[in-house]
Amino acid sequence: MKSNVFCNMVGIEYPIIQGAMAWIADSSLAAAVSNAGGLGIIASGNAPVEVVREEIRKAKKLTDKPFGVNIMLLSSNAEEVAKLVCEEGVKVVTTGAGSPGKYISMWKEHGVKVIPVVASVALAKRMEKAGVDAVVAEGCESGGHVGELTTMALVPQVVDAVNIPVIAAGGIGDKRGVGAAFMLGASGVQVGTRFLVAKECTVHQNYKDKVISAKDIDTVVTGRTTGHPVRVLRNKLSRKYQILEKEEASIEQLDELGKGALVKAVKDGDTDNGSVMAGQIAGLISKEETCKEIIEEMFDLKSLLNKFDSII
Ligand code: TUI
Repeated sequence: MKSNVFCNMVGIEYPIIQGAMAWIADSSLAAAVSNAGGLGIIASGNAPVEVVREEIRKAKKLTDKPFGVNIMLLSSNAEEVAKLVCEEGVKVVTTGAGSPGKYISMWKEHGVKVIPVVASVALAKRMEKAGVDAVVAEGCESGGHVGELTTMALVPQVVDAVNIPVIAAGGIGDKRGVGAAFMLGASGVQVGTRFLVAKECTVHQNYKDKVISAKDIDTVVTGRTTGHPVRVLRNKLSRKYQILEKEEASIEQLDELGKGALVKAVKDGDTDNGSVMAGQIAGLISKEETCKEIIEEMFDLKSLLNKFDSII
């Protein structure tokens, strides 16, 4: 008999959150994930607030299931989007790349479930004290902005430190990753890279093809010198960036190179000169599937039970 604390909290069937990939996770992907029984997320990234509002309204037309909005806290309009989710009656908010402390009371007053992404035990504890409903503990295997710790090390330490549900993220790409996350004490998983290649994901086909053809060692973290480390698939841009970092280029110079680079890859399909954010699990991902097929494979967990036969 299934009874998962996180599913019950947000009203979904499978304890899986779709990662908030900036410029990629739109109403099409979010609604497809929610319709398949997971929690779809619209990533607001750096998008203008009216664009985010439009995506929320489109998602409401595409699904009657709960979905969420992610706020990227480095964005200059984070505060406006924080208010927007209240106005639009969004059920769940996730946050990334910082501490959402100053918005939490407003969200709670509006009945929004608040689930910040954390990369350390310290922030997880601070967030619990501030009254959030759950945390996503994201290891540095994930794509995009990353912390220091791996999922394997971070998740059990966060689980032991807080009394709210912990969702594991980073390096989870199939049912084996889901099983492992639950063994670490997680109550659910967040998955980004595998949903990148979902049929309902509107990212440029070149981006999907680059993820599908990636090998295990094809990601690299750039931007450690700027304080914004970002995991991407290795390409011409990442190599240029690494050379500049080695030459101790200024933050302004590095920021200039990164400006608009994600849009170049996501919308124009320029996977040589654009920023192709993806997690280390890209090497495992081999085909496009629907969100329903992805989620059903990831939660076909009974077949994993015999893994214990030789040790129990
Ligand atoms: O946020 C993400 N992943 C992202 S955001 C993003 S957009 C971007 N584009 C270019 C440069 C930088 C960002 C792409 N991918 N994941 C959630 C996440 N949050 N990972 C790590 C963190 C994090 C790190 C430090 C959260 C909080 C934190 O410290 C805050 C504090 O106060 O301790």
